[in-house]
Amino acid sequence: MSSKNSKQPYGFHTLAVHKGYEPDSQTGSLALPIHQTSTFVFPSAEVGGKRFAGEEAGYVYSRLGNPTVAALEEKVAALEKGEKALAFASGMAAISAILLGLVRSGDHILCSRGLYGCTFGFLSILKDKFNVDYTLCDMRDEESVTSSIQENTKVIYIETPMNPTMQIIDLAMIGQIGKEHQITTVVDNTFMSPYLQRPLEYGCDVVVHSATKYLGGHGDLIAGIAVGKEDFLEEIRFTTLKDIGGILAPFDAFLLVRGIKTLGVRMDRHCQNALQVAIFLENHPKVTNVMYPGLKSFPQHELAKKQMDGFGGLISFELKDGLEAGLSMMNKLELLKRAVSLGDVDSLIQHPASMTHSVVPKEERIKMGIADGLIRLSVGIENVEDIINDLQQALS
Ligand code: 4LM
Repeated sequence: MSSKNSKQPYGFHTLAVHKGYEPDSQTGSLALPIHQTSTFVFPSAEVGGKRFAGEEAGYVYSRLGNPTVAALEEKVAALEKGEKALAFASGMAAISAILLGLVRSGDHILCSRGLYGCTFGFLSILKDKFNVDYTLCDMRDEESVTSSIQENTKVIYIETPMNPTMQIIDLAMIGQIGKEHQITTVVDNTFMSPYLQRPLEYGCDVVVHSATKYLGGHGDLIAGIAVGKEDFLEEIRFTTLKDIGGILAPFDAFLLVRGIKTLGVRMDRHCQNALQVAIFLENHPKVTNVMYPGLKSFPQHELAKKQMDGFGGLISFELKDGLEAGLSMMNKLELLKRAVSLGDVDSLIQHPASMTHSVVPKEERIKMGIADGLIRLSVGIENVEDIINDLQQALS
């Protein structure tokens, strides 16, 4: 995408549609071609050697880079305002490759007390098998973060908003603490997408995504992305991405590029629908503890307004009659789908304690604020009256 005709930088939606690919001069194909190839032919043996040695640009083998995947990476880097992005086979492939690239045996990771279940699971693997320790910390105030930093802390890893409690962490504070203590800060931005929040703008170092969610948006792929400084991500590309091998397939990169073209439009609708659904739930006599950053009753509503450009599509809540009532309500739903994952155009509802966060021991799960009866709703882009009517009938 060229900006030669414009002195102004392009806006988010324009970048989402165009960045990363110019119709190629040979065929003029408007849509991004899917380079479904494992390897690339070298014009000469010498060139092949130079490409392997990193002395000449050019593709070598799709585990090291692929043009369809590169187009996706360029688009996401632009949207997150980062120098570089790297695509992975899943969100967990991205998270594990980044963390493995940053720590070694004896190091410590400081984490938000509230993480996706499998991220918690990966931290447990690092601790049990590789002597990399972690601490979960309530990061709502600065003192508790700084007092939890150890001499061997190499990474501060956070989700904001957290899955599934929607608790928020001040990104500017985390960016600043990271700089002051020379600790790499990593932010999982899955719940927001770059349309609603860009952690690099707040001084954080690396953004990770489960691109399976809002970036893809249609529930038809699994993918991950990391964004940050070029040097760091090139190092990851040639170490924990290349040698562990969790790369994204070209077809999935194509689907992601297609999904991202409508990211902003979809997010606007997710935000509008979710606010109305949250208000409906908050006013329902059988519902309690509605967690949605857009509600005035949400304890961190002001912080949400400060660092997020919208409140997203995720809502967590409980029923006054507890777990059994919650599960029974889920079973009565007709339109909303009982499924894990989030950020799809379809509304999805799940029960974190028995599903996405079942790997977290109960004691820790309760400390994270994930009660046994908590239900998480990912509000889709359907007509909001239909979503509310379905919830209404299931609650009655
Ligand atoms: C879910 N989440 O919550 P892959 N980071 C966050 C996530 O929510 C997830 C991942 C990473 C759910 C999946 C079943 C904040 C996933 C992991 O699934 O590996 O793309 O992302 O429902």
